[in-house]
Amino acid sequence: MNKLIGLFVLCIALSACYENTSTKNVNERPNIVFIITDDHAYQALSAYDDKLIETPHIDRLAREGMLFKKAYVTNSICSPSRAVALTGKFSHLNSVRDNLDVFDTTQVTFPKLLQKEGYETAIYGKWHLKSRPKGFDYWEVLPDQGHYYHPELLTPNGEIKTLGYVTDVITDKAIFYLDSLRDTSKPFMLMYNHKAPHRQWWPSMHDLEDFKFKKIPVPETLFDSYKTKSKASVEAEMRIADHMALSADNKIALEILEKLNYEEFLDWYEGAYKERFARLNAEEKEQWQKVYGPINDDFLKNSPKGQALTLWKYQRYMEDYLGVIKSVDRNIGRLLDYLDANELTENTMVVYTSDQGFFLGEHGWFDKRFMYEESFRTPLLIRYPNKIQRASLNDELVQNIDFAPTVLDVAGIAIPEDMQGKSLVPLFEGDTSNWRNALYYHYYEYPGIHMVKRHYGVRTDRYKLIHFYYDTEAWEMYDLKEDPQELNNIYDDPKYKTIQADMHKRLNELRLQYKDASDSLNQEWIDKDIERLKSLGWY
Ligand code: SGN
Ligand code: CA
Repeated sequence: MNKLIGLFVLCIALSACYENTSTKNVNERPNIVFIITDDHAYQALSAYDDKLIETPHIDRLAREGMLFKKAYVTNSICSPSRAVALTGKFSHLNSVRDNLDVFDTTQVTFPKLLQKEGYETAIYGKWHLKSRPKGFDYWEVLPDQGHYYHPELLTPNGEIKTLGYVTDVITDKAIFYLDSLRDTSKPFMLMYNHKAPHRQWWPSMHDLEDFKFKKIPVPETLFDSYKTKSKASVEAEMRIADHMALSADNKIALEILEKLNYEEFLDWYEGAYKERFARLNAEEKEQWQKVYGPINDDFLKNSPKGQALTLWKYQRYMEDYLGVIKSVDRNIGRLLDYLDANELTENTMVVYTSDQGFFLGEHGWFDKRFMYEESFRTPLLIRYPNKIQRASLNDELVQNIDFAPTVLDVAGIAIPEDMQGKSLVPLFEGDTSNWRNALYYHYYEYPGIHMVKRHYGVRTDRYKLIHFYYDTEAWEMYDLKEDPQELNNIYDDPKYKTIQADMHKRLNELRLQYKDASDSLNQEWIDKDIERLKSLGWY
């Protein structure tokens, strides 16, 4: 009799259990929070490297999830990267090769597919794709690059003005969506995209004093002379020494620059600083001057020149860049706390990435665009307690074409065959079989700001081959194991003859695989290039 009762109780328990899991599968499809910051270098994220800054809140995602050591983009610039993330396709197939292209919103994107399959979708913050967002139930996005202080936002009902600092504003919007707008009967996908830490690096009032006058370590290659590199490096206009504006970027008053005869810098972004300063309210202006006044005084007193000036500019650049990251970190913390407090942590995949990496003085540069590691690589941290063990590390070659397939896979939605990336889900569980062994890259925005020549290339675990083309013809190859800083171009070095041939073969294979034949110019692109030259006043 006791046995019978026991069996009965067990049956009831099992059926309850079964019912629970099956309802869970239907009602509790995972939520997704997808965070893309703008120009956040992995060198300035302490889960990767803590020599410049501590980012304890973003690091939580690494502690509680997976850190991807080799995450890369396909085209290191903003709009193209965002188009790749949405479509899972390379630039030559997704309508956005550079920041001037308009995103074709008739394309299939992962938010549209999620929406079709019953997800609620929302985007707050940076969009930068020119056309209006499609595939989102809720959206409020920055027009173009947007502003750091009191930013305007585009909404389905027109432009609105907000009060506050951009990273706080975007977070307030995202949390308000989660708390008050969302339909709790549906799983959600929230894209929460920051403007920060994009140029011209205006920190929030909370972080103005952080890093100021603190000695920031200088990269070994700040004075790189590009000895073995092609002229693409020499001719790029993104050197801290020559192309970073003492006025707009380093925030030195034009009057001081005039007084000290820093004439070469006066035509650079003249007025940009004043325009941004004019956006602050009276109290902010006062606080700002308290911090930047002494910096200006110091500059006036010491008026550095030559290498000392480059070192000074590097220091100033980092003070502001790292200050801006502080606000990103704090706000990511707020969002993660919200998820905790509302029991959303367990069933939400949180992705943290940037639209690309950034040079923090390496090779003397700021900005990105090149296929060299600092700009080609990007941070990628994913927390998803259902599938990813805490503190996992991944060493495979992953790329932003993988984002769309990954989100769809996690949501249990079929991945369209023409998406070119691969779902990262097997990697979450440690299955690295059948993973790719090479990455393809293609950058197009030339001629254009910073003048980085068009190039494409391949990177394997150890080697990288790059072809610069258009108004130049040059190859570079690097052995990343022997030369992680990419200082020694080994193209045509007889020692690497076989490897070079193999890299060429890999490159051709990838160009075929990804259907890219676009270094041979077609008329449509030539016409667009002429338009671009005209818009720059160069034609
Ligand atoms: C602006 C910046 C450039 C930057 C591009 C693209 N100049 O033009 O330095 O490369 O954006 O950046 S600024 O003085 O106006 O800030 S991207 O991240 O959007 O691709
Ligand atoms: Ca960017």
